[in-house]
Amino acid sequence: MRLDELVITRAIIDRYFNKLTDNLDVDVAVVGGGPSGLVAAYKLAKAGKRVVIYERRLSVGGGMWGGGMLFNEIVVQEEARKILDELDVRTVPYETAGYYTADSVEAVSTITSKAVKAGAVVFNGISVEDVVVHEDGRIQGLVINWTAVEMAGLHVDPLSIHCRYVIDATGHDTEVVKVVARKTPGKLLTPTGNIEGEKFMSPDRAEKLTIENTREVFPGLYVAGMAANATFGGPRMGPIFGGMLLSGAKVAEEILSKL
Ligand code: 48H
Ligand code: FE2
Repeated sequence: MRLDELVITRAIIDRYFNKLTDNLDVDVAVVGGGPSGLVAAYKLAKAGKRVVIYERRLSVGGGMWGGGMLFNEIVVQEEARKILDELDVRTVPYETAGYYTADSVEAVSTITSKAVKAGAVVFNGISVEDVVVHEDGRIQGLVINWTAVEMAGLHVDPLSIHCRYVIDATGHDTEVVKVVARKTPGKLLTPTGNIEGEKFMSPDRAEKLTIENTREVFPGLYVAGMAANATFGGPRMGPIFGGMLLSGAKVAEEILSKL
C-alpha cells in the first residue's frame, strides 16, 4: 500500500472535528489536567457522565511530573494511597507508617490512561479564558481558545461550549475563579465573597483543608486541588499529592450527587 498524505490529513481533520463537535455540550467540563482534574475526570467518566478536560499545555499532569524540586517521586498518605491502588499506580511504604511514595511519571501516565479509557475526553493545547453566564446568573459553559493564539498574543475571538458543571482545577493560579471574581466582585461563595488567596506552607493543615475547600464557589462552578486552597485561603502543602487526588475524588462525588 502506498501512503497518501491527503488521506492522513483528512483522517486527522475528520476525527478531530468529530471529537470537538461531539463534545460541545457535556455534563462536566474540567479546566486543567493536573492530578486533581485527572482524578475528577476519571471518577465522573467511570460513573457514565460526559466529561471533557481542557488543558492549556500539550501534556496533562500539571505539577505532578516533577515530584518535589524535579525529584520525580511523589508522597501520599494512607487515605490517598487507596485512590492510587484503585488506579493501578504502584506505591511503596516509606519508613514512617502512613507515608507512601510513587514514581511521578507512572502516576501521571497511569491516571491519564485510566481517565481516558473511562471515557474522559482530553483537549490539550486549549486554554479556558472565560465562562458563559446568562440571565439566571449560573455558569452554563466555557469560553475556549487555542493556547497557541494566547501565546502569540493574536487578537482572535474564542469559541464557547456548554456544560452542566465546571471544575476549576487550574492549580495555584485558580484561573476560572479569577475571571468570575473579576466580573462579579464580591459574589463568590467564600467568606469575603472574593478570592481568599493561598497561605504559607503547612502540609498537615493544608492537606485537610484541601478536602474541605473542595466545593461549589459560584453557581455551577466547583474548585478542586490547589485552586480550592487558593480560592478559600488554605495553606500550601509542597509535594505531597494525596490532597490533590482526594480533592479530585470529592469534587466528582459532589457533582455526581447533583447530576
Ligand atoms: C486550561 C489550564 C488553565 C486554563 C491552568 O497545577 P496543577 O498540577 O493542579 P492541581 O491542583 O491538580 O495540582 C497541584 C499540584 O500540582 C501542586 O502544584 C501542588 C500540590 N503544590 C503544592 C505547593 O506547595 O506548591 O495542574 C493545573 C493544570 C496545568 O496543567 C495547567 O496547564 C492547566 O491546569 N491550566 N488549562 N485553561 N486557563 N490554567
Ligand atoms: Fe505547587
